[in-house]
Amino acid sequence: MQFATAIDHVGIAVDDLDAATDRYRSILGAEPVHRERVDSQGVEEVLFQIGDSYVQLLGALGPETAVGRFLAKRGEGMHHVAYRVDDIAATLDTLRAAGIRLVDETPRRGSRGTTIAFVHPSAFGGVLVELVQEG
Ligand code: CMX
Ligand code: CO
Repeated sequence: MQFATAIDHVGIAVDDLDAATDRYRSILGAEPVHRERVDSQGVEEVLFQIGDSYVQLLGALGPETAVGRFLAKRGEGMHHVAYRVDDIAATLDTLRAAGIRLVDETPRRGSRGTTIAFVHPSAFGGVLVELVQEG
């Protein structure tokens, strides 16, 4: 079974979500397709669509959140790569069986009604990985 069907999105941590949205709007020449506050993840996100994938701008809801800590330590930049998978529970089982360190043992609710789970950066060359299943 292939690991994933596409790159769903690239997550980018930003200090000022409105300012970053304006910058991306002008550079990409397109309006964002979605904006949502996801309290369970401590973020507000803005999505720009590129082909069948997205750029996800992430503003932190506070300093004691994953993105807030990242911004304090590293500053703005790429935060994670999200892979689109058909069966997130099966993918988590496969990774767990391979001894790969998971952040989320079970899937959670993401934005746009998706189901998501995070995998620790140690397994992916220092890049935090998110799995996304539509619906
Ligand atoms: N990418 C790569 N490495 C990262 C990282 C990231 N995004 N965030 C933290 N790290 C590294 C730190 O640099 C640090 O490394 P060192 O120990 O070498 O210094 C280590 O992880 C621990 O750092 P920390 O500040 O203690 O990090 P946290 O307590 O925030 O834990 C992580 C890190 C990945 C487990 C946590 O950020 C997490 O649970 N992330 C998943 C949820 C999430 O990121 N939600 C926001 C996005 C929501 C969305 O996309 O929908
Ligand atoms: Co994401």
